[in-house]
Amino acid sequence: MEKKVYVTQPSLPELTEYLPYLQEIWQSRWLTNNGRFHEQFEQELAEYLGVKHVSLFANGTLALVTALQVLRITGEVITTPYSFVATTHALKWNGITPVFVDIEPRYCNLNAELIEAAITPKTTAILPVHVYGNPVDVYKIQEVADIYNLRVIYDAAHAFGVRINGQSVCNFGDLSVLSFHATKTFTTMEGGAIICHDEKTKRRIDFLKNFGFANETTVVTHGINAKMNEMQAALGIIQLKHIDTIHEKRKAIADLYRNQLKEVEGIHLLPPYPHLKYNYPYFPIYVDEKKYGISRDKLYEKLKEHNIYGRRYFYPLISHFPPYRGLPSANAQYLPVAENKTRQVICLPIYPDLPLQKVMEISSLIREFKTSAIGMPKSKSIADQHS
Ligand code: T4K
Repeated sequence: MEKKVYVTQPSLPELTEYLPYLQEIWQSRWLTNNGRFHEQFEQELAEYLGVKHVSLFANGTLALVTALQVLRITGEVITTPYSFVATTHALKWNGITPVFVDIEPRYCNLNAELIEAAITPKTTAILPVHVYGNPVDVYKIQEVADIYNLRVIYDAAHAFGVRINGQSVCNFGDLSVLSFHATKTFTTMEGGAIICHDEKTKRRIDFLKNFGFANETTVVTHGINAKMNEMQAALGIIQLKHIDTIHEKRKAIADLYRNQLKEVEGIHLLPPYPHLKYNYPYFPIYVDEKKYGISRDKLYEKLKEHNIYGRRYFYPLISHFPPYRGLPSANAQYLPVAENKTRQVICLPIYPDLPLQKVMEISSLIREFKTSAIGMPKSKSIADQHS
């Protein structure tokens, strides 16, 4: 049977490249808690990203939970329902009420124009997501945040290495959070980071991720254990050497999909984002059932029959899940764009080792399904006429 093709597959260096680092970890017996590789990776990552300070984490979710603690966020936070559930869970873990605001239809990011109307006296911050690595409107969001004195924490889990007008997307807002999960373009197996802009904040983040220890005998805050270990950090150092090639290969796949699918009626693609250094983390397509002829779910299942395992990121909306659906802002009538997009989306497989031939095959299947979908009702109606 043909091999299954999943939505993603981690990019890893040759094992021989990792072995010397593992040998050093084994010899030194230094496994975690600010080891030598941790320190090196933090510095090299800050340089690569073009940001002032990086604080490494065990994963992106713990980084998000901690980021909210760093800024002492309370009350209500405005966020998007169209994301991975970790975005909103991080608020819940801090006892904060999420307030969902609809997305814009172009890139499926939080609609910055709608934020103002959702602000109440309890609002303290905005938690937008750069969905699929396409930056949310950072300029408008900062404008609103400045007027209402709100903090801004970006969930930049998808946006590793993304630059807008030459500037790291992580330089906007108060803090940005990255994920280095196995499914991300840049991976340390599990991992994440908070990006901040000053030394004092960096120190607070580092206390918070290490039980609140300031030194051997002083605990300054109620910290958690969210540290990245040496094996993750060593992998990160190696991955940095390959990340530009990884992004280039992803680009070739995205370009080919775009070229192959751009004229399929009823299949919508996100437009290329202007002035962006992009990382191509996902390749979402949106299925307009009326024009395409079959539903998103039908296409999803038909692709699976051919061993193509796309994913419906992000379906269901976070606002549909039991912990959130009772919130007033979760009401579908306030989220029409998100409700529509979540019913249409499929993310197609994209990862550096995906052969371009496979991309051609997947695209052909999508075109063929449409042709047969158009054929079906037509022949039925002819048959009906003659019966
Ligand atoms: N904010 C946003 C906006 C996020 O998207 C995420 C994570 C976070 C925050 C939280 O960051 P972390 O705490 O995760 O660092 C996946 C990931 O688990 C999750 O990290 C990611 N977003 C989310 C969008 O996708 P699943 O449940 O879809 O993953 P899973 O295990 O089904 O994997 C998808 C496919 O990837 C598999 O079908 C095969 C392939 N795969 C997966 C893994 C884990 C591999 O080939 N190798 C692997 O090791 O959530």
